[in-house]
Amino acid sequence: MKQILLPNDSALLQHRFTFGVATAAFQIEGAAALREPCIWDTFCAEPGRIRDGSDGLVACDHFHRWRDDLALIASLGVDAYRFSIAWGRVIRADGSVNAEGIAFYLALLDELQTRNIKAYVTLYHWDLPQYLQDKGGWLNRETAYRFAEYADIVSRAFGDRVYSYATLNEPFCSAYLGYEAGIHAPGVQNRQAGRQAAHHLLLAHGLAMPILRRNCPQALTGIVLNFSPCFAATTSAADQQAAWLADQYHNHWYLQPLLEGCYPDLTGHLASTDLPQMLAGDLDIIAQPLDFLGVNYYTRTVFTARDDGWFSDVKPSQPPLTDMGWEIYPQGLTEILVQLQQRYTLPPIYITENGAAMVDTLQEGSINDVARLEYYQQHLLATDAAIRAGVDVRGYFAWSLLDNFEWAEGYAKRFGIVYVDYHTQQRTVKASGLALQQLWSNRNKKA
Ligand code: IFM
Repeated sequence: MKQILLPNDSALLQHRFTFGVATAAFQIEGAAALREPCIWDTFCAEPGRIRDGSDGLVACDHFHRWRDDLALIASLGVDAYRFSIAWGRVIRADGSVNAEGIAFYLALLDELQTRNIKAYVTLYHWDLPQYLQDKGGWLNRETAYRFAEYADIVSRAFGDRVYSYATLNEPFCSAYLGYEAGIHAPGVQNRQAGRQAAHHLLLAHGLAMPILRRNCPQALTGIVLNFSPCFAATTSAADQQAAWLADQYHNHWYLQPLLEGCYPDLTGHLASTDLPQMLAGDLDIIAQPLDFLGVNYYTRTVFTARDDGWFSDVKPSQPPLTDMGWEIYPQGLTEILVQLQQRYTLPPIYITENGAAMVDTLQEGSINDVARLEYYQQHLLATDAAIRAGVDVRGYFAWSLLDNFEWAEGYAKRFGIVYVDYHTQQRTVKASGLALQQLWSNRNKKA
């Protein structure tokens, strides 16, 4: 069997380094009738939104199979499990608390504690309750205050069971893909809306942070952002400028307010009418101290200049590509971490997502996903290289534990290290999962 190998002196093999697997509520839980509808339920019901016409009503049926799934996670030899809470499973439209929803997560958290697996909880992984979207969603400032209340309720209920809280997962996707490009729920296509949604998401983060710290002083609290290093398609000044603008617009727009309390200055690029509306003091609320920054990395992006002064991304055509059509570019992980380290004073970093969609075939009961296994091998070495270059990376989470609902791509794209047969819900650990299991289980966990 092919293995994943790291140098013997790698920091990733030390007992302090945390390895885990990651999932998100809407992508795996199912049991939609037991929660409030969310924006993704609505989006899935709109014809043409999801490539295979699917939805999240059943997904991996994790809500009913969580005990087996936790046993599976434990068998992989991980230190931690990163998962998200479905807001609409714990808070009803009338504002009341859904005790059954809370009980579901409490049982999961207790079982993780019993199995000595640290719980890395994300409060918002894109599944905004539809009752809040009906009032404007992330375009309504009030949603940020509702998020802070939700964070308060959940963190009080979960007590000391949670090792780490991330407020948001990838606000870029919620804001840009959801409100500006319109390819994710709620499907709005408007530049100002994208900037406004981003501001309210960051405000929600900033309002929730002190609440989490007060309710769970022992937990690590932070946020998860996705990063893609931006490259110019050519050496022309226009393309170089396009790559710079894309970097400011997609990467620094989220990190700079968090770490420095201001948005990138895009005067001359972004019309004043497209800037987010904000109140005095908002940026101070947003720039809360962070115990960690979660970094999600999948690929790099190449940009070319548009005639109107903006940028377009160039779809990669040369292999190696994943099944998403994303270039496999492991050195980009080292590069972005080192760039961020040089640019900012960073808190400790966790790679909270990294992985690849590949075409998997189940043959005689096994999946020999060598390309995914090699992807992990290369990206773990890239993480190792970043640490050797001085970046304080404390953990790494594989995306994803299970094949699951890949948003606008439906179930056609498989990111799991565990294969899911959606007809039988049978789980089969892929070769990549077995190789990671071997790596994780063979570490010397003694101090
Ligand atoms: O599946 C998603 C996840 O929900 C957020 N980060 C990127 C993954 C792959 O597209």
